[in-house]
Amino acid sequence: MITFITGNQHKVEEAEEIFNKFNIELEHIDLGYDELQGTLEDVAKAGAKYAASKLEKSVIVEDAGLFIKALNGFPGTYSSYIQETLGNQGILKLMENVDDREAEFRSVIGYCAPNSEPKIFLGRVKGQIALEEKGNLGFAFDPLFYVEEEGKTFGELTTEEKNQFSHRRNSLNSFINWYIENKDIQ
Ligand code: ITT
Repeated sequence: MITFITGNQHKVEEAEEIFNKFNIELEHIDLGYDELQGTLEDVAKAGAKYAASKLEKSVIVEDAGLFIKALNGFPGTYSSYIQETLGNQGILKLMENVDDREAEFRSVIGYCAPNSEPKIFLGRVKGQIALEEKGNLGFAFDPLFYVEEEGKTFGELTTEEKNQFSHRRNSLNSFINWYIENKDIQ
């Protein structure tokens, strides 16, 4: 069993579906700690280390964000705050008359066992910032994130569909592959 520390129920739903495929049970705990400011990698490492020592068990945490090329990577590590303040309409305003709509979601999983150093696993997915919100599935920036190959935004994809290739799927896949290989020596 893996313990996932997060306050975001949407992340839990997506992660559960992915772990299920590997027959790994997922437990969810919301520790409600303050995240330090820094890169996704720094935040994931520090969060995993803190939670592992506090709970005295192995945990994963995730730090994620939307990086828009024309905005020099904004909102990036500020994604959660910007989603709550500017929201999707605010992002669309910033992107008015901007031709280059390239964007990327990134997810970094931090894993830590008690009394050891954390490890991190990165996942990414490329897309475009749509001209308007589309779909009401998923969460946060999903209705804005258009994926050309699908002809749809993340907001138009079910959890199962999004989980085929999302940033979270990619980071969790890389974590799970490592975990399966290494769990006996942890
Ligand atoms: P925890 O830290 O408790 O896990 P959180 O929602 O604060 O939950 P993050 O700090 O990782 O999560 O913030 C990332 C933000 O980026 C998140 O709140 C969303 O606004 C956005 N985001 C991340 N992944 C996303 C996804 O798959 N779809 C849409 N928006 C996403």
